[in-house]
Amino acid sequence: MADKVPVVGFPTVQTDQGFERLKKLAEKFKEKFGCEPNFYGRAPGRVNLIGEHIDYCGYSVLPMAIEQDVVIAVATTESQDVLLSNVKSELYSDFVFPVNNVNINKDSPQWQDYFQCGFLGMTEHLKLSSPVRGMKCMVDGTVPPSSGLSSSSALVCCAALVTMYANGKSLPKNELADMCAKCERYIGTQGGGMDQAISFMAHKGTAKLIDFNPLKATDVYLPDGISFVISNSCVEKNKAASSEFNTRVVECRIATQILAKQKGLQWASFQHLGDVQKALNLSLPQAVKLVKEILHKEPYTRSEICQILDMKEEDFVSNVLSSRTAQVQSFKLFQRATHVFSEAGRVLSFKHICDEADPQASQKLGKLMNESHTSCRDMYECSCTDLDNLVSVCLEAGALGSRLTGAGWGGCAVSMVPTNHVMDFLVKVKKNYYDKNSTKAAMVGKSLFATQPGTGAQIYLPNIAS
Ligand code: ADP
Ligand code: NG1
Repeated sequence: MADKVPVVGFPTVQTDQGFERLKKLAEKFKEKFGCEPNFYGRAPGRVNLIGEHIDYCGYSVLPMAIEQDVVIAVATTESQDVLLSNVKSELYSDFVFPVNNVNINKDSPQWQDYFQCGFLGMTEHLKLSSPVRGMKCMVDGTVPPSSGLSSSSALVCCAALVTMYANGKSLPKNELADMCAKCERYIGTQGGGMDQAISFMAHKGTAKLIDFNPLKATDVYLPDGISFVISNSCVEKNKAASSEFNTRVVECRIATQILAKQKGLQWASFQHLGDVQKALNLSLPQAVKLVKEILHKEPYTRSEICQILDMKEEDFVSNVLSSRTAQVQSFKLFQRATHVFSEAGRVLSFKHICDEADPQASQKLGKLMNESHTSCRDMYECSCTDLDNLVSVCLEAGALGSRLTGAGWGGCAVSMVPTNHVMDFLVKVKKNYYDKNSTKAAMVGKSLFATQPGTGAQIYLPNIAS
């Protein structure tokens, strides 16, 4: 039977973690809309343990869901509008849109645009013939925004989920994840499918290896005696408001096509480095070697790429470049492709070490995480000074491995720490990173915390007991 998003009762026990939060959200909802919500959707953020910037190249990644999430309280209505309100109204203003006239602002995306991505994706996917239900929605998110923990995907997934439930439908989790990966791209960022996959397919207590095409999530049991600690550099990076993310996606696509062409493949149909590796039947180390043989370290210019691919510059701009990258002039193909193939190999090694229950597992996993960070920093250039400094502080504080997580250019580091050393680790990181700067010191409470693999998306009904 297809695995569906669980519909569960409202937490009723006072000690239940979610109880106070949902109660407050229900009160806010009533204050704003003058009625009770019918149901609540929840979708979590995630921390990626290893496998950065490779999901959109077709490679497996290894995230786990976190406790921080987006919850939306909903009342369905007979009107043809969606009324959006946010618990953090000082940051996110109220917004109304008609169900049949969604307008996503790609040029300067605001919070409602992410909601509309999920809403539009779902209504298109369901091809709803009867009128789409109107909704009153109150949104409450606890994932720190623009920090690499997927606040945007939690919002997109939750919006799609409540739209589905409001219209009386129920889809399998993998279909929801695939659909949300596609519709989040309406915002203009050409991401992979990791965040949406783990948000729907996570299970409490285990990290997951996520494979794409077809989408599959496999449990990964982490060794005993280690904990994962997230620390936020407090440098925000909004992907949709900048060009770096899409530039990396384009660099990988160009590297794909040049490698394919030089190896005599029908290069124009190749979009992902993973597909070239498969078509050439290479191991990942062989693919890294191929990059050394074919690509040069100096950045490629547009004219050189057009010459290699025998393409006019206007075709290059319209067919290869994408929204937000039309102005990019130089492309580091050697560095990006080397990162992707080597990082894909590190994900497989990480999973293998966990499966083997190796007595040296935690040291080996830590080493892989450190290598991943070095590659992200030097080859993919998706770190920043504060984040590199934070990673060094975490290693000095006793982490066995530490690396940036998520898109990077700011945001969070994830560190693997012996469980019996976590308290000492937290004290040291607070002292040596956060306390050095008054702005960061003020944010330490929500920026530095140990985390456990959390559960995936859920629907809560207020009128049944949990
Ligand atoms: P991330 O790496 O966390 O996914 P992005 O920069 O891609 O970050 O997206 C962050 C954006 O998502 C925010 O600028 C905001 O528009 C939206 N967002 C995140 N959390 C919330 C929230 N709780 N309420 C409303 N919008 C949110
Ligand atoms: P975050 O950290 O949520 O910005 C982004 C992409 C992922 C993946 C990572 C890098 C989206 C929605 N998410 O994540 O698919 O490519 O960067 O590993 O674009």
